[in-house]
Amino acid sequence: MRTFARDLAKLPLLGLLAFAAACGGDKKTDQSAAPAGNNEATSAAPAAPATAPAAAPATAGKTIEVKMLTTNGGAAGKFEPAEITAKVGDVLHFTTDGVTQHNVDFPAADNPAGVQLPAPSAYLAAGGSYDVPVTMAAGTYHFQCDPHAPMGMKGVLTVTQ
Ligand SMILES: [Cu+2]
Repeated sequence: MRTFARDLAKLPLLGLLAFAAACGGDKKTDQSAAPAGNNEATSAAPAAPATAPAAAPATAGKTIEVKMLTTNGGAAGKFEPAEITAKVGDVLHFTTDGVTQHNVDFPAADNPAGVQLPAPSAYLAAGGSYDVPVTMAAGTYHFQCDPHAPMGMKGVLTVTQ
C-alpha cells in the first residue's frame, strides 16, 4: 500500500490527487480496522474532483518580485526591476531592503483617468512587503515611492491581456 501511494505520487498532478484520495481512504479503513487494499483508492476516488477546482485559482496568475532598494546612502532609491510587464491576475510582490522608508504608490495624476488604481502602501519596514494584485485593464501605469520619486524612484507597469 505504501509503495502503491509512493508510485502514484511520482506522477504529476494525477499522482497528487490520487495520493490525497488514498490518504482520505486511510481514515475510513482505520475506523473499520479493515486491511488496506486497492479498494480504498477506488472508494475515495470521488473526492478527487472536489479538490481540483479549489486549487485552480491559486495558479491563475504568477507572482512578480519587485525590490525596493536604497541608494545614495539612504538619500534615494530604486525599484528593481523598474519596468514590469504583467497580466491581469498576476500579483506584484514588493519587498523593501528597509535601509530607509519606501512605499508603493500609483499616483492618480500619472495614470489614466477612471481606472481603479491599487491603494498606496504604507512605508515598509525592513523585511516588509506589499502585494499589488494586477486588476487594471491592459495599458501602461506609473508607480513610485513617494519620498524618493523626485530622485527617480519610479516604475512603469505594462499590463497585457
Ligand atoms: Cu523610496
